[in-house]
Amino acid sequence: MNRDWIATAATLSSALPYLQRYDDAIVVIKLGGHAMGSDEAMESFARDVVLMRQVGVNPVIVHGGGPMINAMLDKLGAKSEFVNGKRVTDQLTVEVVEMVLSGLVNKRIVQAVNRQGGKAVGLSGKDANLMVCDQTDPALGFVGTPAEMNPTILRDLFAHDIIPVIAPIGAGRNGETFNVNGDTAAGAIAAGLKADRLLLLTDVSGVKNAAGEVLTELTAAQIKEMTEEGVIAGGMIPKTETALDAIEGGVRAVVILDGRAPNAVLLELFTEHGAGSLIRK
Ligand code: X2W
Repeated sequence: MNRDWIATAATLSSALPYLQRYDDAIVVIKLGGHAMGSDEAMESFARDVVLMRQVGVNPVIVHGGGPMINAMLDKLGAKSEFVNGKRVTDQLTVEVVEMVLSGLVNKRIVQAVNRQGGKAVGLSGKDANLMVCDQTDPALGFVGTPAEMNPTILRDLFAHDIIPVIAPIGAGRNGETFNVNGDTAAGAIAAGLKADRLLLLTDVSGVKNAAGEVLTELTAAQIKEMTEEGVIAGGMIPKTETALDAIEGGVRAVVILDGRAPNAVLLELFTEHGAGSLIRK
């Protein structure tokens, strides 16, 4: 018999304890704009998510799309700047952000999942008032901080075998539209659902120690210590802050991993090896 088939059967067999562990689990996956890459990478990601659903997991995709927003703002000749990782968002910018995220990016992911045989439905924080936001800081304009989560709609979708795909747009209490950082939105949605896992797919392999080695398991206390020491710095800070907030909000564990690695999500959930850095209380 072909050795590859034997290996495939062995792999499936060894996945049983993990399949049992994650049966009916809620797993929120943040797919950042930088992790979206090629159509092939999107297809492979979508396939993994459909497989998760097929084996009894309730996956929720929360996406970003920063690079796609930049490209559209460029085409319109509009300038954009970031303060502490958040885009200063005026009226024109928030309109572009909503069009790009809820329109182009959201539907690209929905279609990719559906092409793999899943049933994906796209939403934003406005749908069923899923994510109601307050203004983060008047200096940032229409940037929102999640203030009230209404995740019942997501549970209704799970019950119908539907995979929710969520754009990080928030509903304002006075009819405003808010631009929410994708990681922040994913953390708030995961906390609202008391998810079993929040997977933050990025373009780095995980949280590194001072020697540059990826740490496979960390506690919230270690993260705080490493941040004070300056070992965790730069672009990793918003990710680890999201992780700490999510854990504080009732998420069981958060994993920061490289979304560009083939089958990253399956490797993390269904093998002994795991992937990236797992953070828990
Ligand atoms: C982000 C939303 C998109 C995002 C932005 O405008 O770029 C804020 O900065 P990534 O691909 O996950 O970075 N919002 C407030 O977070 O995209």
